[in-house]
Amino acid sequence: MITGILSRMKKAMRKSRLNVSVLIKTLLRQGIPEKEMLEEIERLLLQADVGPVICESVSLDLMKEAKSFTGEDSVKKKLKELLLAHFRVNDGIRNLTMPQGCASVIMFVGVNGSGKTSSIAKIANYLLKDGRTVMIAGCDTFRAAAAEQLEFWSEKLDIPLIKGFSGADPASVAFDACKSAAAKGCDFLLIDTAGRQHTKNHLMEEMKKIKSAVTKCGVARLSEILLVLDAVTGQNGIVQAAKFNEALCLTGVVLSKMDGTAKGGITLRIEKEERLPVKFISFGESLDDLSRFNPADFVESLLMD
Ligand SMILES: Nc1nc2c(ncn2[C@@H]2O[C@H](COP(=O)(O)OP(=O)(O)O)[C@@H](O)[C@H]2O)c(=O)[nH]1
Ligand SMILES: [Mg+2]
Repeated sequence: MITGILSRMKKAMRKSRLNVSVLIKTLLRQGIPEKEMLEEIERLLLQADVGPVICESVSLDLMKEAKSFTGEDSVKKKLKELLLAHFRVNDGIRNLTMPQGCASVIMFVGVNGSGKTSSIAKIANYLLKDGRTVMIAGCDTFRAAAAEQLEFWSEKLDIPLIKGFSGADPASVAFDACKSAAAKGCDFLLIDTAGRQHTKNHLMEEMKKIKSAVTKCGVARLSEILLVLDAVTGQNGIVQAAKFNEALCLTGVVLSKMDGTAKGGITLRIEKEERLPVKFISFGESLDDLSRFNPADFVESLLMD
């Protein structure tokens, strides 16, 4: 990761950052009763929302080492190591599936306001910079504002947009978009979807229909279904991830609004508890406020200097 992004990420994530100085002082203060020490470590980790399972494991491991810590650096190094150990190791799992002879379709799902449309714009920007050709499709045909927002981004990024008329069947818009992306020879088709139930059908049913339309189109390949999660939602994000994953078999997560939360630790929980790779994080409203997710950089940003 370029240093520029790491320092912007650190700045954006300041609310989530663990004030390790307290923790370090606690761990270096010999003779402190064990129970008190454990409580102090747990309090700090829980603040960042890493969840009880990881919290317990990390704090117990830190306790075990407490006597061998010689100074600030040794505590920090161990803490980083322990947090990092909870991420999935194979970095390949965080790569986007690349197009293989036909357009690669990425469907973005998630509740209203989670950051789907903005993430699509940011990821389109990221792919364009990588030399890829991109098309976007608006399958939230219910909200007029949804189409307007996509129009804005398609003009700004100068990429084609396929959208249906108001009230059109989202699955047929997705189907047409696949045909169009194939005809134009686009590398990626990014599909925006609705986040709120607005018909008799359940939201998940609508998502399944879009998924099935893309799978059946025959000219493009559904390579990813990414859940966009607002990091601010904390614990509720885990519940959302479980629901969407069960219905759609997600391939990964985009965590948005990392700049607005003190709960960046949710990243660990998604990977550990839901077994979903976090592929991107966004930490601001501008197009460049997005980064591929890298656990080592994330842990680095999570700990205060
Ligand atoms: N601060 C901040 N705001 C964000 C981020 N991602 C999205 N937003 C804002 O969150 C709001 C909802 O985003 P939007 O993409 O429209 O969500 P959607 O309903 O899921 O499509 C918008 O005002 C975005 O500008 C982020 O990473 N940081
Ligand atoms: Mg939207």
